[in-house]
Amino acid sequence: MSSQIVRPLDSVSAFLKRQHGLYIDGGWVAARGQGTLPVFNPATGEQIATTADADEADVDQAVQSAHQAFISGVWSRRLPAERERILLRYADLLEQHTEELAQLETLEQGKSIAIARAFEVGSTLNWMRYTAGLATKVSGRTLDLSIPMPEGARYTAFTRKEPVGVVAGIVPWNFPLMIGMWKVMPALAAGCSIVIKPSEITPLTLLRMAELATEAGVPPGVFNVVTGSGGVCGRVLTSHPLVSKISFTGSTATGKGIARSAVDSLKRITLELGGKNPAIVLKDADIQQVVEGLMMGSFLNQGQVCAASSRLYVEAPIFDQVAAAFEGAVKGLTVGPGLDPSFQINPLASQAHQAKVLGYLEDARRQDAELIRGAQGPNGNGFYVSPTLVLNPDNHLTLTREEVFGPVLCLSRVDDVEQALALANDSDYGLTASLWTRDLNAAMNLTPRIEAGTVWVNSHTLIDANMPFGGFKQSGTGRDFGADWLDAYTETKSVCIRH
Ligand code: TXE
Repeated sequence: MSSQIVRPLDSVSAFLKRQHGLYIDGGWVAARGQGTLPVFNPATGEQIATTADADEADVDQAVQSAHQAFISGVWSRRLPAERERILLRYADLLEQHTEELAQLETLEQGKSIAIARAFEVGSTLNWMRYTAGLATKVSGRTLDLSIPMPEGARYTAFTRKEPVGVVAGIVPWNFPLMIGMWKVMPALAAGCSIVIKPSEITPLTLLRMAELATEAGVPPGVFNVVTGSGGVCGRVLTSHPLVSKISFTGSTATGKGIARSAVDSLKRITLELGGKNPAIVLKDADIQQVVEGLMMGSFLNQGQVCAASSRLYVEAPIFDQVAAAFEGAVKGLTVGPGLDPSFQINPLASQAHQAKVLGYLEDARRQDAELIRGAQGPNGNGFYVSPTLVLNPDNHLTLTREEVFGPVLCLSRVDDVEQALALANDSDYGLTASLWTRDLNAAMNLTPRIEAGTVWVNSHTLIDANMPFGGFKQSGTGRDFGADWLDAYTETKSVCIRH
């Protein structure tokens, strides 16, 4: 082990040892369900905590609490400026606990402590403050009407944005704290109540964030956390009749199942599903910029990023040079535990996911794909996968079509930009893409032809609270972030006045 390894704070060790319950009605509640779920440290494979496995009655209790809080008006009818102030205080509390939350995230998820501090906490603070500010920017329109009867009557209407009700938030395991707050904050800013279910693999940071919400002044029942399996806890939550809106981030298959069940009661849904994100590199691109940008875009968080670049299409004249530069960069990556910030690649989030990613690579190897592997992880039981390049894979390999969600990057030579575009768009997914060129005309002309919710030019994976994010095609429905974010958490009511 490296000498730079960070020693967990006493508060982190104490939190791990707790008997974790569910967070309902502003406090801890023991689950009625007898089951428990283990939480593992991906760097060692050791169990580090135990959480409750909520059953149907537990989930119902949480939703009832959120519903009562909503209809009481304790939050939904509070002055917007008061909601904003409390949510800003909530962000300040996270900032004060930066190291504690970052360490918990690294311990349960595996990621680098440097990434946990900078992104999982640091970027989340930006999002929280941006979203808190939206609470005081909710507005409708005034409308001139032309209703001609009865004679002489005049009508004026206006629209109000009203909180949609109880929100169910389903969170994955790649950025548990950040993605969790992407659901909690817009819901609370809009005046909704929320019941959130973290992934069973990474439940700890959201449990801690529930306590901080109460400390910040969020009233009991407005923010509840239930831990448990997707099949019971998640399913019961997303199909509960008192839930009005679902915000889900996860796999396409699970998202589709949730959307199907939501139809029965016409719940509002936002789905952020996976991606198989292409990068098109034109022959005039700045090769150093391409390699720096796409190494980060592909290997950040071990590639467990829905927006990660995973398929590169490089014009033939510069392909060999680009491939050599990526090979050098991948072989130079160091691999080790996330608590040592000097390592660039850390373990994957779970043993099951490690096995899945290794399966994709084994399948590609069996089909004679050319694999270039970087360093191996330390010996032991950690969930490591070596960073890997796949050169010129067949476009029908499972690895080139499905979301691998690991430290794996496919590099393909293309004859021209038309071939690159055809291959880039030949996917069920449409979350993000990037274009690398110094030619402004090419960038402006090609961008509209790429089927993706976000297209970067000369960068990849960079997101911002003020820039809408979401998918085309099977990458999802709805958009997160941006000035209109709360629209997804409000209903529009038209009020028509005769005068
Ligand atoms: O996802 P699931 P998994 C992709 C990535 C990964 C694959 C599978 O490719 O390899 O999905 O990951 C909850 N009703 N992404 O199996 O099952 C579950 O408990 C309600 C992309 O972990 O979608 C967890 O909290 N909820 C992605 C959450 O859904 C259910 C991030 C995600 O789990 C449920 C993560 C059900 N029936 C994985 N079943 C992204 N878009 O960023 C499960 N869940």
